[in-house]
Amino acid sequence: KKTIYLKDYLPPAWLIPETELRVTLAPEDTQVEAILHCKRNPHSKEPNAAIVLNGERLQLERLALNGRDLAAREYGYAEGLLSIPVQADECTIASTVRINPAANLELDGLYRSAGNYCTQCEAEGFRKITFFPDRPDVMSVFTTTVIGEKTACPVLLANGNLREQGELAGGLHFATWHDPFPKPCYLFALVAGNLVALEDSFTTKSGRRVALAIYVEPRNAGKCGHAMAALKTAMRWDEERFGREYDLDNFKILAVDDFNMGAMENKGLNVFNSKYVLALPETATDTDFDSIGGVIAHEYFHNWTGNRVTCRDWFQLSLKEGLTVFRDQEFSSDIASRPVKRIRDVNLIRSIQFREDAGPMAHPVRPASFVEINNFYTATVYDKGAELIRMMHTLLGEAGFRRGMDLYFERHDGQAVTCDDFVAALADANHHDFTQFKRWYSQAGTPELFVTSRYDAAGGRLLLRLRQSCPATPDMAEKKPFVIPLALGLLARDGRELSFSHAGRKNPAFLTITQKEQDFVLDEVAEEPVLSLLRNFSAPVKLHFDQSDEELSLRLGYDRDPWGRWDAGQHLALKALMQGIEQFRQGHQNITLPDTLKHGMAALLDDERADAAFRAVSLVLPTENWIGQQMAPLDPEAVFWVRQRLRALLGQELRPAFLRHYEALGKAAHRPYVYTTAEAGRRALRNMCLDYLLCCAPEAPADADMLALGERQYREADNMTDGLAALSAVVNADRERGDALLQDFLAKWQTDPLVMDKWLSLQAACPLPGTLARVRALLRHPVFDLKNPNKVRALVASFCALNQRQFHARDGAGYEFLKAMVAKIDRFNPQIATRMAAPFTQWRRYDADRQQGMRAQLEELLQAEDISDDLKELLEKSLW
Ligand code: B3K
Ligand code: ZN
Repeated sequence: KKTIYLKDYLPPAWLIPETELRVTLAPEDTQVEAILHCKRNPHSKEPNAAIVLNGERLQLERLALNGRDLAAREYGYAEGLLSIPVQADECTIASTVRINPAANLELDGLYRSAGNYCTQCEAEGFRKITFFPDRPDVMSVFTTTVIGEKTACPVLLANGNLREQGELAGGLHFATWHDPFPKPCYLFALVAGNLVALEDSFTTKSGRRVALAIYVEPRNAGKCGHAMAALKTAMRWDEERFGREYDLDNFKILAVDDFNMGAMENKGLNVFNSKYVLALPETATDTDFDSIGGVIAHEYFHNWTGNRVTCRDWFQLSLKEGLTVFRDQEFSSDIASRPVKRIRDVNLIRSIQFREDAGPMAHPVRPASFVEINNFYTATVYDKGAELIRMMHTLLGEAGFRRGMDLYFERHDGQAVTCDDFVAALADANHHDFTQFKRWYSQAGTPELFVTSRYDAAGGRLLLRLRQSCPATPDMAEKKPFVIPLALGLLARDGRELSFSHAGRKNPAFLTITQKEQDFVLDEVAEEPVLSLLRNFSAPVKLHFDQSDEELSLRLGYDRDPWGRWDAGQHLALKALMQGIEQFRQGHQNITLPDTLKHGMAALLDDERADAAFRAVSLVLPTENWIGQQMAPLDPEAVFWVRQRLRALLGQELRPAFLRHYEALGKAAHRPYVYTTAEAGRRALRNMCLDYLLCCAPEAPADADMLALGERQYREADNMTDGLAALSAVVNADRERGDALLQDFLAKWQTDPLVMDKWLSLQAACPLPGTLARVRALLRHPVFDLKNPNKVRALVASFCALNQRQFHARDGAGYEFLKAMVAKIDRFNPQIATRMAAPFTQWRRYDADRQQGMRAQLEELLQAEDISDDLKELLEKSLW
């Protein structure tokens, strides 16, 4: 496969205003008849071009032009492209192909899951269903007739509104669906099988009634209530916050167990990984409930940002993904805790996206080239993309941003557009110049911001000196300065917020940095302040600003920006961690807990002004990923060891406080379980206390009383959140006692695949010695299934990405394991194999031995015959 470049974009030569499909389902031999009504594109640059259709893994039976069958010499077919020379400006192409859904294990195109049929077409799966110009700028009105056996497939669904249904001979029946909205074929969906639905309805703000339905396998009926409630909340929210109303007569969701990612926003017929739909208090944790709400909302919001206005080409993926992530983040923030949501999102940016930006797969939010588009559904395109939208929101303010969004929809409804079009709408609606800002879309890498400050007491002024730089990435050596909104506040030494002015404005929320080096003067600063910089993470940058432990403690206690409190705590902990790591590497194991960190954490735990959820997330020490990024070379054993040691010390030295809160929060519990923001927060804080209480230093035995406490919580829990938290704490603390609970858990839940994912994941992430042998044994356990992506993620990714200590073990056994898994999975599911291989891309960050170990695996994988294009791109870029 060749590299494709954004600069080579050409508009399509032909358009397909209308498409009729007739799909006759059979597990191994499905027939797809397509009629494409074609028209030359008046904007095409190639006036006499042939019609070119994509098609892969299709067995062509018949091809006809304007009703006349074509002989083989009348068209060309090579490398997945079917080309038909046509003289006229309009024509009709009919094709009949056969495909084999049962053999489709890459889960792309039409495939089977638990005996039901479903499709996944983004990005390029439609070409595995029928011949079609498989590119998002070809938008068509689809009419789809689905034909299946009445007994095996009582339910037959496709996008849009139901037009007709009826019986056919031979035990078959059919349903014809019509979607009036022109859409790219990546939004096509077809679903059929033995399914039951939870039904409901929603009345839009203009009074239209929309039928809602969530389809699941019969055994999962009764687990869709939370998803349905979340859907209705999301539909209302989009009307209120963005003025966006739903547009079809129905909105359908299907949940399947076999799915490559989270979910898919097919027009009016979303297909979901069952992980993001099914939930009962006994089977799903509060975190699951949160993510179901977030993903349901995300896919629903795509109806406007992605479907009504779609992408011109796949380089523009962030046009829909960055924007829709921003929208789902805002939704979650509005319905639950805004600060906690922000903290979680920033953790993801720092742990995952920053690391991606610093590695061999680094790419801008709008990539300039790719080999396999599926490799670009990344934290950069999604989450950094959302940060770009957030910065524009900051620069314009809520009202200005909304004006810009309104103009965007007004201008581009029904079109396939670019990120430039989006930014232009925001700019034009506000007379704002985003020219320089747009560098964020084309320059990869994480900008670094260096700040120094000086207080001039006599003048009551604070001088800020800022310098920005951005490391080279494989695609670009030199970066031009970014526009960086730097939100800030000043604290007095007693924690009060201090006022100031800048350029005649009182207390501006942020300064706008545009240059490589830039000075700012803040006036009317009454006393020497403690600075709170980058409030609410106003830009996705690494901030370098020295603050003493005392200053950080003050911010941890009093910063008016909750994100700033969290960030100060992280910074304080990071200083302690880095000192400890330094000592550990010099051979000292007796690492102690700095008083500032201990007191800061203790005060936070006791701070009744802050809500429980905020205290819970803020008590978590920086992630291993984020700590690792502060080190070169990265020593994963030192990172794990010191982090674990500091957690254990916090647990011991603050034991009375943790116990006191643990008891009190237990008494305050609402019984039975209810999922509300307040109750989930209470559980999170209580489980955080338990986690600290059970945490023991590496190689040290767990405290017997605390183990008993964990076991008791496990036994008494009436919900998965508390049960799993206890299980996990015991499993990580003691093999034997953990195993006993794991057995019990297995016996109870072995028939529930989603719960079994948790069971696998928890064992794979256990940092105790012997985990790899355990993981290998679990590969043969009856609940494991290599063909099922959720299972692979639960076992393989939990071990290789979450359990850094064991994965990077000195003997290289972890590397050997991952290579074998990737090689095996790549033979049938390249997308999942390539995702699993991600930890290897970081090889250059480690010491010489580990580098050598990982590199050897990358090379071996690359030498294997017949590896997928997906994996090849990752390997070649990593080794380059
Ligand atoms: N748009 C899909 C992702 C498709 C991934 C294709 N490899 C889900 C989402 O972002 O909403
Ligand atoms: Zn999305």
